[in-house]
Amino acid sequence: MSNPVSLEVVDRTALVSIDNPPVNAASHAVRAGLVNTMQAANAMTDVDVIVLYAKGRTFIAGADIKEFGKPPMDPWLPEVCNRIEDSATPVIAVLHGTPLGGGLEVAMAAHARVALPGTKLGLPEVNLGILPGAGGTQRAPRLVGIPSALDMILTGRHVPLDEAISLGLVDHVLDGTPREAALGAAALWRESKIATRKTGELTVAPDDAALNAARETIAKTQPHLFSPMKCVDAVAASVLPIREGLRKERDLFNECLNSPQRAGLIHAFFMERAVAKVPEAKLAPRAFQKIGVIGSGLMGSGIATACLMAGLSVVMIDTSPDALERGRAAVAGNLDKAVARGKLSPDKRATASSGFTTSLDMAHLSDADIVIEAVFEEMDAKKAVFRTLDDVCKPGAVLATNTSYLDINEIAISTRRSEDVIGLHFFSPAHIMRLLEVVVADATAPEVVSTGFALAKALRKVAVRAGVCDGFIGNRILATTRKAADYMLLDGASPFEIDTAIEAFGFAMGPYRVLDMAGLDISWASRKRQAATRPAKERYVAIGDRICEHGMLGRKTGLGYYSYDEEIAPNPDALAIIDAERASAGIKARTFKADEIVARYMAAMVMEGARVLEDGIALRPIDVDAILVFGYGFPRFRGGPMHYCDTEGAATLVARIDAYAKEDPVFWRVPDTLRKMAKTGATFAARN
Ligand code: T1G
Repeated sequence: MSNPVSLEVVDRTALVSIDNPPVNAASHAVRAGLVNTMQAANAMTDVDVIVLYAKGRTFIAGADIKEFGKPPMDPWLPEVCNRIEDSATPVIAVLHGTPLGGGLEVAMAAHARVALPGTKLGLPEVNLGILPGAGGTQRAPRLVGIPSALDMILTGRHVPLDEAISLGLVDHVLDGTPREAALGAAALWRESKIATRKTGELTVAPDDAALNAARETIAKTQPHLFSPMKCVDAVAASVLPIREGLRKERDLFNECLNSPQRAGLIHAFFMERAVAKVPEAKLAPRAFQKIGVIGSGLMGSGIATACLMAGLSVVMIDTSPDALERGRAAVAGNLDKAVARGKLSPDKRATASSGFTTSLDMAHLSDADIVIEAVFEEMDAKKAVFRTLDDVCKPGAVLATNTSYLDINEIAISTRRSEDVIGLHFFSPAHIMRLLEVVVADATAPEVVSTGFALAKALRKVAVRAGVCDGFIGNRILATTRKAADYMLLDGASPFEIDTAIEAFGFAMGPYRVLDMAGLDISWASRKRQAATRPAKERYVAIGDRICEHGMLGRKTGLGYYSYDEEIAPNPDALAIIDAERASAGIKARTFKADEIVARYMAAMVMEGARVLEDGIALRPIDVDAILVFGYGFPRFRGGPMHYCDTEGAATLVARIDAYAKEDPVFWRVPDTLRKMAKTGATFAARN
């Protein structure tokens, strides 16, 4: 175990530096190194101040998340922090980059904090299903008060330096390298320009109002999450003497550590980063600055907005002046809202406008680096666009389609440069939804894939690599999951019961609310399109068709599975249609409890997810998880359907599917991989 912590004495200053790339996570070696150097420095008679700083891009960015779930190794971070606080020799922490979680806790245990410009501080543990477990819930209230501590701990946001200073979290700002600032801090301390104090000795003004307000907000906005309430309980203990508060914090931390949500959220943390590591990622992407967008409808204007917000220049094309004008207005509106939400600075807003042009003439795409087609979902229309792109675009331009299910291989061969054709499947609203499905066609060149991922990074999207099939990864799994829901509908469950159960499981919205929001005609069209390839013996539920035939297309018509008057309520006409369909199918409705609804819904999702992996449409289980979490409202705290299968156990899922197959062997079939995993106890995690 190399020692990432070193001690150097310069003019009576003990410089303790941490060097554990990439983000100086407080791994076991770092913790042990800090304890040893603190001990050594305190024993030195020629040292009167200790200054902690880190090398590389950031001060400690938290505990080493990779160590979670493994047997804990002494010394633990809370103990490291207590040793720093108890140090007889004053300790100053010099911060740069993103001191987060355990890193900020180490800093708060120090007797003063100095930061370099640009530093952002935070306690984001709640995003990992835990709480600041190394004194953060006790020392933050002592430094910034209960309301601000609650805000930092419950939002997990990165607090900019100027705010951290006004909160009293940072005492001084110094320029230079972290080491130079460390020596500078020691000098200021000697000139009594930096006061040192033990945070633990500070007291906290009680504030039950803030604590109760936080509890109410959590109950309303995060009813599913386990750790936020525990965070409040821990902060509430900060009014106690520090050692008592720390004991309370530790108990609450362990409760969070043992909650399955911790595993789900940490899986999501690493999944979000790992999905970008695709085989093609090691290739240099093609350069891009000018993006062409074809189609100025909802998707086109959203994609244009996302590119402009990333500082790229955009030319948007459409066939009609009215459509183009509507598209321009939509982009302007999106940018204004982004400024209002603090997602875009007014300066960048101005740059975006100057980098945005529109045209009726595709010839204006001749110098575009990447062109993204977002015209309506009709193969001939798309092929016509790509034939024109083939004529007008420069050699090496990346030609992308935003189709959400059409065969990209077929689109590609309508050009003479199918190696430059790729699918870039955005999700609506395209400037807000974080997911980008990068669909790789048979002829797509590897550096074109790499360029797709580079564009996603520039747009701050989570890009997931997918192969070509009907619906790629996301819509293919959604189609199977919806069939399972429709079967429950026909057999006796109501749309409301299914939505309520799936939302209680953690989805942002149940399947029938989503259908109503998207428009029932969209899914009707895809059922019609899939009719030709549907297995003859597969059960078909025509409820959705009947509702559409009555002109009820969801929210946009005020009626769908729900009615959208003053208040949203189950639509009695839809319920009547459901009863009629049951009667004509000779089905006597039965009761579905919420557990069974969730079990069937998730079994279908895992079943199709496993098939998508078997077919190589998704490379790894995390690709399936990321698609569902970032694009389909799957609850992040459950990590994704393949992680869910690992949590439940493949044997459990196989047993459920086998049970359902007794009533419907055509739809319910256990994929080979899943059956093998059930036998061997293997997990999807092992395949990531
Ligand atoms: N532990 C282990 N690995 C980490 C890590 C961490 N804390 N943070 C980042 N990495 C890895 C990451 O997986 C990636 O690896 C590489 O570093 C670069 O990260 C007791 C218990 C710091 C803002 O939640 O928010 O402290 O993919 O791609 O976009 O209270 O990483 O290259 O192999 O994200 O520049 C609390 C988590 C922990 C911060 C940098 N801390 N990290 O963002 O780079 S819990 C956090 C981040 C805790 C205590 C508790 C970001 C970042 P790879 P990156 P980035």
